[in-house]
Amino acid sequence: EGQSLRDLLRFSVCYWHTFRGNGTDPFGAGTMVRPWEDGTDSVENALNRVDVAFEFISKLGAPFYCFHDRDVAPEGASLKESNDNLDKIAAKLKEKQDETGIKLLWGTANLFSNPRFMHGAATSCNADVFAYAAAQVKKAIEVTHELGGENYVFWGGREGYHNLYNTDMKRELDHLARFMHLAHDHAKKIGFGGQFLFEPKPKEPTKHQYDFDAAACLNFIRSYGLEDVVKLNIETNHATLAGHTMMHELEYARIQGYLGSIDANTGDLLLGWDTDQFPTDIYLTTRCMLVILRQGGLAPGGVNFDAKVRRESFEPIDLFHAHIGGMDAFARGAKIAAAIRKDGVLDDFVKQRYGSWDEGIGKQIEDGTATFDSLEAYMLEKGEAAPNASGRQEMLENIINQYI
Ligand code: GLO
Ligand code: NI
Ligand code: NI
Ligand code: NI
Repeated sequence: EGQSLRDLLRFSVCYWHTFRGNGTDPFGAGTMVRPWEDGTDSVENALNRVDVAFEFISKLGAPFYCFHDRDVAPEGASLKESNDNLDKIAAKLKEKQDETGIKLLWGTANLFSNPRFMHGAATSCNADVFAYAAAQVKKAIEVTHELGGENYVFWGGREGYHNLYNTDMKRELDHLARFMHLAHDHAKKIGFGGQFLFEPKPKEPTKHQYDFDAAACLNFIRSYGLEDVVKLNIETNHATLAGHTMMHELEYARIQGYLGSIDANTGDLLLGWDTDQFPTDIYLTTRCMLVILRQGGLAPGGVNFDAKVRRESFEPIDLFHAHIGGMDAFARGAKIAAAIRKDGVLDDFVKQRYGSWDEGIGKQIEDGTATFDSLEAYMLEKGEAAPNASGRQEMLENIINQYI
């Protein structure tokens, strides 16, 4: 549709899974061989890791990357020390960006790993924790700005609750909104023009996440006057955990003007948590691309692989294969979706199905010329509303099969 695959897809490699992941799970320690780690969480090791990361992303040919503050730089003994560590790594990231042309799709802050965030960050019951989170996000936005980041992501982490008997829900939501307005004010103050994105996710890690799905996030955004401040970063596995499909979440966000970016991965029907698998299913990627093409792409957002190789993978080469598989799946999906759109197959289905709105009473309703009186008069005369034929329906898979 007049865009190159590269401009349309804007692939991004995530720092946390790709360069920090070691295969740990709740039942066991890391299993992966990572030759770039020296076993310490030192600044020196973090600096070496930057070289490895940029070599990997360059070889892959991905135009973007993204990170959390604590993936790229070790947390220090105090906020000041953490900030200093981050500055040292950011200087190196900047150097490497300039050298390779790789750009920052988005930055973010890790507000969930450290035990201080056990009750949340902006929604913590402890005001000091709110202050700490604010200071951390301030720094993360500043670093993202220095690195020319095109977006800044807020995944809720532990912004939610487990038990309503000891939780003041109204107050926590108010605090979260206060936090977002403060973040926005600071971004304006320093001239950061990147797009803010909420990343909805249900159930994990808290039982009741305030950012459960796109609809919950949109309600929050509109309740608290954040309409011009934040859009959405939709993740496949989060959509399915919420009981939706990725296509539903994307379309829901898109029709209201809030589709900002995506975290591309896939879940597992048999596993009830965020497994972050690389997307390889071209039926899935085609469905995603059908929606993404409807809005002409995602820029300034992109397609970030928030995905990891399985803990049974041992070799760094698996990281290449996994990303290449994901990129190919999206490229194929984009081509198939573009071909379906060009032929107008789905448009024809919709047109047939909604034919009754093109003239007569349907047109009057849509025009706004109908009233309850006129609708009643029409129906009294007609007597019955027989359901019209639902028009052509076909499994999307069958249609996709014709384009593979
Ligand atoms: C967790 C999320 C997480 C976010 C990341 C960036 O399930 O997907 O990985 O994408 O923290 O905000
Ligand atoms: Ni994510
Ligand atoms: Ni996730
Ligand atoms: Ni994930």
